[in-house]
Amino acid sequence: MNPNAARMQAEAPAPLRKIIHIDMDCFYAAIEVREHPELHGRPVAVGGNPEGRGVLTTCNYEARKFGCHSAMPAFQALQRCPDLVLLPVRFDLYRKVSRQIRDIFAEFTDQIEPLSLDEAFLDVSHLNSSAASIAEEIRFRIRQSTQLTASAGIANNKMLAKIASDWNKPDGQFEIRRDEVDAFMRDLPVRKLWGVGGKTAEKLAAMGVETCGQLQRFELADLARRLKGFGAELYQRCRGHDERIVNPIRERKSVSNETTFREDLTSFEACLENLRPLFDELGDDVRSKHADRQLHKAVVKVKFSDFTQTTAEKLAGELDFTNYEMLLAEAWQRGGGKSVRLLGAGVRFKPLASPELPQQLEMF
Ligand code: TTP
Ligand code: MG
Repeated sequence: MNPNAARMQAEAPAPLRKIIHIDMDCFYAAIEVREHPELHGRPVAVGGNPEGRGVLTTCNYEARKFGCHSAMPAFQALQRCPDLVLLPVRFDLYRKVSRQIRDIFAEFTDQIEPLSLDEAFLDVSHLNSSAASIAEEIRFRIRQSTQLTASAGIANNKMLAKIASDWNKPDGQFEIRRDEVDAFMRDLPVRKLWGVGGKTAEKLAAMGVETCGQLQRFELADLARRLKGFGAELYQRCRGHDERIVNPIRERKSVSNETTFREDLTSFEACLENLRPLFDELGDDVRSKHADRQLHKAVVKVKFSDFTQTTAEKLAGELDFTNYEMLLAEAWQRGGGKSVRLLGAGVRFKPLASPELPQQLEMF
């Protein structure tokens, strides 16, 4: 270990932050059990079907005892747990509950960074109460208003808070205090570090490294040489350092895709043919990155050969190509036969339910 590097690390004071990571317990499955009380205590999975097709999106803790888990083929899950109840995914319902939970977060802080429908980072540094008691209170509020359980991790930074929320799952919380970080990191498997997946873990294993403590023995320059750009990051992370701030995501109002054609399109049919891939790509984007948003409008944009442009839009709660076809026809008409140099397909989202001014704890 390079003694100068070690001293520099020790001298750079980490900012005093209070970060909470909240993660709902077997989220989709827990919602389904709530909706079907007769299933309480039984192994339940969401996704896949009773004939064994498809994969599990998630399953409850009763099913996990049999070795079932997310992304497992349903037929395999049924082999392990023949009594497993398989239910279809109901995304709209999960989205609604997710919004309820975000509204609860907003009662405590406006520094909220959602990571998916069921987890978020909260920065509560500005509040007087201890982060652990705020986490308790948030989990209590969630249980009270949704009848669902959440787990929480509390730490000085995002990476540690996320690791900690897994520690006492389900329905638990765990805090890594600043003076406990060194001891905590020593035995932590490197696989638990943010950004360390199978490949990096394999490389590290080949270096004889399984735990963060073992990784800490490598000098910065050595890690940078062996692991390229990621080496310097890992040098920090295996010591429990993470400077990333909680980044409240500004509400996106719309998404769209567009293409400019090498040669202008001269017929409506040609436009329609070229609109399809734009629509498909839009669908992929919306489903993968904006699953928590409700659709409000479908939009088609057309730029003509003379560089004038027009957009046509209509109310649409779902992605349906028929709407885009109609909008294209409308926009094409407006061009009066002009050829088309650019086409775009987009959606506008409904605004997220915005809680009135967040009631911050320190006001009380
Ligand atoms: P997770 O928080 O990873 O899982 P979970 O909430 O079901 O269980 P845990 O108690 O371990 O937190 O994911 C949240 C939701 O995201 C989950 O209910 C279903 C969905 N999901 C997928 O669609 N695909 C996946 O591979 C995983 C892991 C989750
Ligand atoms: Mg979860």
